[in-house]
Amino acid sequence: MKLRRWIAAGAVAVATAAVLTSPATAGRPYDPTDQSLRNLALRHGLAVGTAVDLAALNDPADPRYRELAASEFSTVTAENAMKWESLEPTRGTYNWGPADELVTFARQHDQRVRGHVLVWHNQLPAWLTNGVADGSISTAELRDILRRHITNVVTHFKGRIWQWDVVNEAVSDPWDTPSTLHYKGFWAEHLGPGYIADAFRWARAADPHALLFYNDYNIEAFGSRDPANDKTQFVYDMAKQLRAKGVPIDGIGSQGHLGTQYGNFDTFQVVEALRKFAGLGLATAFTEVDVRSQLTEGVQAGNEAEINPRLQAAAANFDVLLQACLAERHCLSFTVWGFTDKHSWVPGWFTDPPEGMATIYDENYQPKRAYQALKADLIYSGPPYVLPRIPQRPRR
Ligand code: 9MR
Repeated sequence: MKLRRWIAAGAVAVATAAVLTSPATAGRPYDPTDQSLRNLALRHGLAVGTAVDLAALNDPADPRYRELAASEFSTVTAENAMKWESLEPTRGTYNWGPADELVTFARQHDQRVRGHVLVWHNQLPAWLTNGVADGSISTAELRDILRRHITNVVTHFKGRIWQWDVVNEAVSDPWDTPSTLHYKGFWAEHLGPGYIADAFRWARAADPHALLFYNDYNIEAFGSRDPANDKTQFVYDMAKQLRAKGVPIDGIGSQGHLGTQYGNFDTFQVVEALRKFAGLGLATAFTEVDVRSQLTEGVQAGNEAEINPRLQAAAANFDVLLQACLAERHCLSFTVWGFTDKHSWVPGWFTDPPEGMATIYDENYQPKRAYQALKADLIYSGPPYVLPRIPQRPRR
């Protein structure tokens, strides 16, 4: 009886979701026979996404990658192809090819695109960083170069990007020096923190319809609430100030790079953070979710007693972030940073100690427990606690 009521409520949610959220999600109707993540998420008006590695997408020897990228996800993010060093490796010469290919792939599969990333201190072209280092690019010219980059890139993809990560990872971490949180990195050092507001204004001028996001890691939940050491609080205060100044920021992207060796959060803590951002009139999104684990000698030797707890802890963490996103109606999308351990940034990045097992499919494209946890969340959530998304309108 209870179950039947739940299913009936779910059916109402399906109908409501279809009416309320069609502009916010990719254009396919809900299909009750399709158990893919993207289809199940339609009930909630939620987009489920993945970062896409263009080399893997185009590898004829690896067709499963392409199949799953198309069938399981309703939004895609270029893992690297829209970064500045990829788009403009030589000054004045843009290489749009791979990024355009992804946008075409998305269109072919009724997917939306998260644009990543306009302003970041990493993966900048050498001509830019060298020019600043040797003094041949002045501060005034640098600001102009940034304005032109944002304008060119946003204009090129105009009308084809749902959400742009306009500014990425502008805030320091407690382990940086000084440990008091501050605006860090190339852009803050050379232009001062005012570049953040400028970047949003320039992006808006170039595409009035894309949603403009600030994107960062370690902002899944509040900590001490002291902006000197609580990054979530620091980013909250920043967003509040930007809003107060009328800067056209539409959303906060919480990356969601977690590890099973850490304490992490419960659903309520994550919901609270999403609600606080929503209280500023902002949409939210999980933009780069993965949950890595340390690959001990036991794990590498195939010891189940060491592997199983990691698979379960990873699943629990994916589950917490998706539950929180489902519970907060302004959370528009849930994107994983790669979907298979065959193609994940983690093993190449964390080598001492080695880490991996961070995604929802194993290296042979077998769905892991984390995949099943996401699927269960999408199937069994519904009213009264989980209602369809509230679409965000781009701020003028
Ligand atoms: O996954 C990306 C990896 O292939 C690149 O080598 C790396 C270079 O900095 O960037 C990775 O993606 C990052 C994303 O753009 C921003 N948030 C952190 C991601 C993981 O490092």
